[in-house]
Amino acid sequence: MVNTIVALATAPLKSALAVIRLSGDDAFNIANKAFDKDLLTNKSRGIHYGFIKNGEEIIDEVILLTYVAPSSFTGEDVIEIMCHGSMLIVDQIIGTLIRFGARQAERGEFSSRAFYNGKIDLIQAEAINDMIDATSPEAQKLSLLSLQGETSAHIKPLQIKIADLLSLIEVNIDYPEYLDIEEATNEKIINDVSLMLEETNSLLNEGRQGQIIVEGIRVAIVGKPNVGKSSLLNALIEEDKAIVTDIAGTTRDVVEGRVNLHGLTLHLYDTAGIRESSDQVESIGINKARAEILEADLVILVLDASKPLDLEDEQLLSLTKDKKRIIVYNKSDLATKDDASKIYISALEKDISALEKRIVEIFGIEEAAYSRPALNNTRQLGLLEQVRDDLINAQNDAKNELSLDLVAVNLREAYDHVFEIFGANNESDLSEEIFARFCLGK
Ligand SMILES: Nc1nc2c(ncn2[C@@H]2O[C@H](COP(=O)(O)OP(=O)(O)OP(=O)(O)O)[C@@H](O)[C@H]2O)c(=O)[nH]1
Ligand SMILES: [Mg+2]
Repeated sequence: MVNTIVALATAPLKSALAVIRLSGDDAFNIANKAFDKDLLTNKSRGIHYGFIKNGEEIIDEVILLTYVAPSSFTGEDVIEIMCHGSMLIVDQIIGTLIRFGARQAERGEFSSRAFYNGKIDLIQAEAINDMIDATSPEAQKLSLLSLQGETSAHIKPLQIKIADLLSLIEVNIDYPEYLDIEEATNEKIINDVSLMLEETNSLLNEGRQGQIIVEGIRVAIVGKPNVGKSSLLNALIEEDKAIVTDIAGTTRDVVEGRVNLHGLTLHLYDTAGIRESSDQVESIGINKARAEILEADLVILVLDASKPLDLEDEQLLSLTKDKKRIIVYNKSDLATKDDASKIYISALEKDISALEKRIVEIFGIEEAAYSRPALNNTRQLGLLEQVRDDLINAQNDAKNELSLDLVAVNLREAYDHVFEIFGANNESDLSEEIFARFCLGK
């Protein structure tokens, strides 16, 4: 089976340079066949200048970076070829390397090799994607912390504390005759687990904030026709993107925009004005608007401050009442702003700061969250919630004075769930942990 993989590492676009990556046992052999200088005699980490040939003919003038296993991103022998950024050249080089024994890499295969070879854990692997997808400098910064292993280091102490208590309990179960070992009393278990729960809850809270920073929030702009939803989208993104007219029912399809508000990425969805309509096209748009309400993390319900609320507004107030929402009174330039509890804006005059302030308030991201490593995706946080539940179960068992075996089962679950956050999906082996802590070899 061919195990040396090749792929373009940079974007498939015309550019000054492109990087082609080769990884696997045969990387040096394959590159050597295509390169005009010898790479095999002194196989080492280095930079080489030369020419890539497809057999006889020169394809391009390149720089080769060579990495020897295990000191590379994937942990295997890796060669990176920096060539000129023409897709024609890239295709020819990749074609040549495949002819010489490599195969096209699958999506994410370089990262998955790095993971399986123990170069990175799953948190770091996920961070690579987050870095590439980051839509704000803040998101990029948090992803980088995860990539550097800071997030993993941040949750490691919790895992160690669980292992400590579990080891103590297991030793109490297995070696009750040893008097020099601390007794795992219910009181100790309850106290220790309380501290772990505190830590877990704060990791969850930090993580939820991190997730908002990394992924941004989905915001639906809804309201009846003509209240100024599209004008608001345009004001928020400072661009004339959505069509604005004084004809009710202008917007049909969902119009998307994105803006970074003090480090918070808003993915905005401007929708068709919701009303009873017999127009087929408009009705489809209205259904999409209803769907956006369901999907949104935040609904901005736009009302017209210059007119009294009508039945359509009331229906929308009721339709969105269970969502996290901000009700804004637009067209404040035509109205008296006489209610201090209301958020008045004028999308026309780009006077929307009261809304922007409220959005930031509602998501309550602490300043520290922008520079703090945190578990920050649904997979990681879902597992951390399971850890919390396992700990609660363990604590309840201790409170109910159940047997140590049962407490241990729940703690073991908690330990394994932390382990799974790092990407280990098989049963972890705790015996090493136990023997590392207690000198039982008597
Ligand atoms: N005076 C005033 N007019 C506004 C304001 N915001 C929007 N308008 C006007 O209201 C009309 C409708 O604006 P749109 O932004 O198209 O409203 P919409 O809610 O997207 O309308 P539909 O797409 O039809 O649902 C346009 O004539 C806008 O110029 C505002 O703050 N003040
Ligand atoms: Mg519109």
